[in-house]
Amino acid sequence: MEGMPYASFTSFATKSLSFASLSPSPIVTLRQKSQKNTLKSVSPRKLVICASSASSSGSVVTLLDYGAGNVRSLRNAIRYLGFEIEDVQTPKDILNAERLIFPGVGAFASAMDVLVKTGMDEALHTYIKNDRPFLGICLGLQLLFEYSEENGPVNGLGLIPGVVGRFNSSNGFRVPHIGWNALQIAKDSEILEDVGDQHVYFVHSYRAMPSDDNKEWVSSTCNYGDDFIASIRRGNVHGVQFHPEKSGDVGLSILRRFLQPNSRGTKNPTQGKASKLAKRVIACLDVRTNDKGDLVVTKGDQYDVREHTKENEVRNLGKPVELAGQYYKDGADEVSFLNITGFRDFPLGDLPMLQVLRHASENVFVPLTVGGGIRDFTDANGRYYSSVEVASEYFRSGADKISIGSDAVYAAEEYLKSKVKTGKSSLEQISRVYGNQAVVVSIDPRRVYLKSPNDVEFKAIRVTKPGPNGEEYAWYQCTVNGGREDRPIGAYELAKAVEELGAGEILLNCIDCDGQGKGFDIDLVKLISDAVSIPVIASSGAGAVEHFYEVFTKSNASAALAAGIFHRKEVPIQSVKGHLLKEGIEVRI
Ligand code: 1PR
Repeated sequence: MEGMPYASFTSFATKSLSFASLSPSPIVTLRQKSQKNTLKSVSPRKLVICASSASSSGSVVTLLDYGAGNVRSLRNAIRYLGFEIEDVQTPKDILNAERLIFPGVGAFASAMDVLVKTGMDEALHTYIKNDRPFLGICLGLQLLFEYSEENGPVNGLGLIPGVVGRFNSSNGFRVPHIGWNALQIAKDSEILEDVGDQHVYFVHSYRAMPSDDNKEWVSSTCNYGDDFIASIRRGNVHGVQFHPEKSGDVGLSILRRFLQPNSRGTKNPTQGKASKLAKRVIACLDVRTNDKGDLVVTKGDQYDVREHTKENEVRNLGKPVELAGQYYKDGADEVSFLNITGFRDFPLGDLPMLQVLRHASENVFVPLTVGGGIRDFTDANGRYYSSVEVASEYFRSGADKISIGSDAVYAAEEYLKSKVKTGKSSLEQISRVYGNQAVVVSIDPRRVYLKSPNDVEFKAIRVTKPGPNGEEYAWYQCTVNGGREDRPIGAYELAKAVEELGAGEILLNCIDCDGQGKGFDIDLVKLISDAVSIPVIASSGAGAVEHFYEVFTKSNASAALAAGIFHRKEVPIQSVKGHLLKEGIEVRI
């Protein structure tokens, strides 16, 4: 699974091609590929086409959205740059395109299957061989290679020599590779001219490697354990493994340069200092409806979000879309929305939250995560919605990642009890359909002090600061429903279980530290970030720039998230980054 999330081929409603009656495709093996003439004969009736309008001006770009994913962010970025989008509906549209963008999303095999079945593979071949302007993004780059090891081997388009393989996590590098990393430019490529030493955003588990056979294609590499291909360029044909549409200003200038050759960038290329994967600083918006019915950003003290006044109102710290836009401008590497009452409301009934996402994604060009209430659900009319449908709606509305809280706790408990992966939990299903890089598990643990680590069946650790009665140990008990209910599972056990069940990242909160401003719970963050090989986001307790430095130097956290200090404007994001840079920690600036 690669890049931005993709939806199953059974239901979606983009304005592009919709393969509404194609079921998720089987793997295209090397043998099957050779039978592509038979595979190609998909009945036109199976192709549900939603036409789009396009202007006849020169500012039109053709988008090959084969319907397998959320490309809302890319559409938003293209429109933001003042271009109109014409969607590919038939292979002929590829051949006639003046400028083609192929934002591959999802799994390699499924994508190839769709291309072969619709005859788009041959059109792409011809278009690229004729050196027509082309930009492949993420999987859209990988598909140009000979084959991929993802659920394979699976044949690709075979235009570039090389194989797409999985990152090796055994050398200590966390997989998926998520975050802002540096490019090493190998040869001139106009679209990368404004990148300089700035970071760009990657999210993937598979990559192609540079070799003598493909060196004439490689325009930049990136290092993550090994050097892998970050971009290719030959003539008018470009491909990038990272996501320009999620790479802030620098990403927008890459897109602009492709869309309008000879255009100028917005940033001075010498401004950055990127050399490796940066530590991420994330702004989090806890969102809920207040007593007047408005959706507001709120913030708790140890998860209590009500004012301690006679009115006992929900604390209101601002409007979600405005704040998200502000944090993007301030340099947040990601923005998270947590619908904190999602556990009791039905998220698909919560249209304001979906609207928030839709509006935020129009102007925020860094990754957006959304969580709250992701689970199977039966509404008041008895209609059943699967968790995948709930997640799909979030993705369609502009989320790049979804975050599961309570439901992941139940799934982990079940898995630890039965030792069987049923494949039925929301976590397993969503990560199977969208890729694990699109699924975050949010953990809400509470510290429970112990006299001895043997006092509990879960992992207990010696704590840095003893408990109120001099206890030297603690375990971290997981909770559900926003901390309202304790569960018989520890954060350590949960983290390991959800990694096995398909989580791509962990958002690690701590109820004791939430809103206290005294720093992250380093004992907890260290425990969990050492236990798993997926990225861990440290959350809860940030009160000063030094706390970010502390968590990055004393634990293996990949990112640190804060809410209160940003909402109350006590510590700007740029001050956090400035401090980290001064102390020698690489961040995106
Ligand atoms: O269980 O799948 O419906 O998801 C609910 C989600 O909502 C979970 O991710 C859960 O963490 C979150 N949530 C539920 N109740 C609350 C609450 O505050 N009452 N917020 C809540 C969690 C923690 C962080 C907070 C950090 C940083 N809030 O999101 O932003 O602690 O805060 P700080 O920097 O101010 O210390 P489900």
